[in-house]
Amino acid sequence: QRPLTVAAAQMGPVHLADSRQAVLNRMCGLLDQAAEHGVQLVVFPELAFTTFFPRYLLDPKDVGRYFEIEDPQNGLGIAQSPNVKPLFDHAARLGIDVCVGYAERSLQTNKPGSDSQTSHIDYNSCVYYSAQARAVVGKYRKIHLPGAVEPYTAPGAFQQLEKRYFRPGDLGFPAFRAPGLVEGALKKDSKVTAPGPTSDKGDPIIGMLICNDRRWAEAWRVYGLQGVEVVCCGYNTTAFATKATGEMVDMTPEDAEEEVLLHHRLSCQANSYMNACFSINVAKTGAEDGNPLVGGTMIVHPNGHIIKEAETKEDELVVATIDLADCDRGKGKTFAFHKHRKPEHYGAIVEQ
Ligand code: CDT
Repeated sequence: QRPLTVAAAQMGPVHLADSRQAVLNRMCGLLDQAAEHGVQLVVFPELAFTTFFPRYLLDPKDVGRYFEIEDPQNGLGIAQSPNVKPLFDHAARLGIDVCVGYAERSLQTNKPGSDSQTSHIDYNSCVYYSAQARAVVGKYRKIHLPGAVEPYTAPGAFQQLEKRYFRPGDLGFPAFRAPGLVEGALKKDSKVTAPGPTSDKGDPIIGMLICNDRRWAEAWRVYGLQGVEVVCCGYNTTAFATKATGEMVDMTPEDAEEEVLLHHRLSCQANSYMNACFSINVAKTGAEDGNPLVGGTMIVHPNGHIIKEAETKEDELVVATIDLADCDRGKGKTFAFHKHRKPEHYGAIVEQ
């Protein structure tokens, strides 16, 4: 057995007018609750610290305030950013690992002779902070950015401007090991070196996805091939379906929300099953300044069942003790990739 107590820290709305301090207080409060339940890993949503700002066409001079600045050249990452550092410090004090999504502004040092010395690239990112290592041990930049660069012009259209504000991630889907999480586990390098047919009982192998990524089988499979045991996925998903023009589909709001939730559950349950991994799927939900987001925060078992799902659309901690050994059956049998996959027939997936 390899038990691990995890929590999905669902967050209710973050409104435009909410102060950062208020948001941090809420998040630290969820960590306090987690500590009371003996939780070892807490997963927060996508863009957890701010409202889901890609729904707005922003004045370029107002965009920066939604981003955390990282300066890799000077070794400054998210955990040092003064606007969010209190969350990581609190996690370290409580001894809880944290996975959290944020808007990343990565400073770039330009070549001599360029117009300016520095520029930046913006990503929709998340990190995995290890309380034991007191450091970020995993990072992911969202690859599947939904929406458009230019705003939809149809009257009443809803905007989804992630392609405007972010570059697609450039890190691939890097699985990693979370040090010291499972008692009695063999200590391994924090890097995952080779895909294994079954877990080798080392520290848990973790992968991270962000929102729209969870709808793409390829993303999960790349993690599956690295032997992933837990996928952490935060999201902000509108509670109504829209057409390609941004207009609302012709359905009652209740039916539309039910359908959005159906697709969310199908994606997470099917891909957890097909890659023999747990998944922790975490919403920012409720109505952000009147813009409804679905809930559906849930922890999914490698057999595809929902272990536990949120009951509200507010800040809510969904806790479960999982056994990583439950991944072994799928990884050793139906989804023993090394035995049964036929990659020679899958070329079209990467060629097109
Ligand atoms: N944040 C995010 O990626 N949201 C998208 C909405 C895209 S419209 C279907 C999602 O896939 O949930």
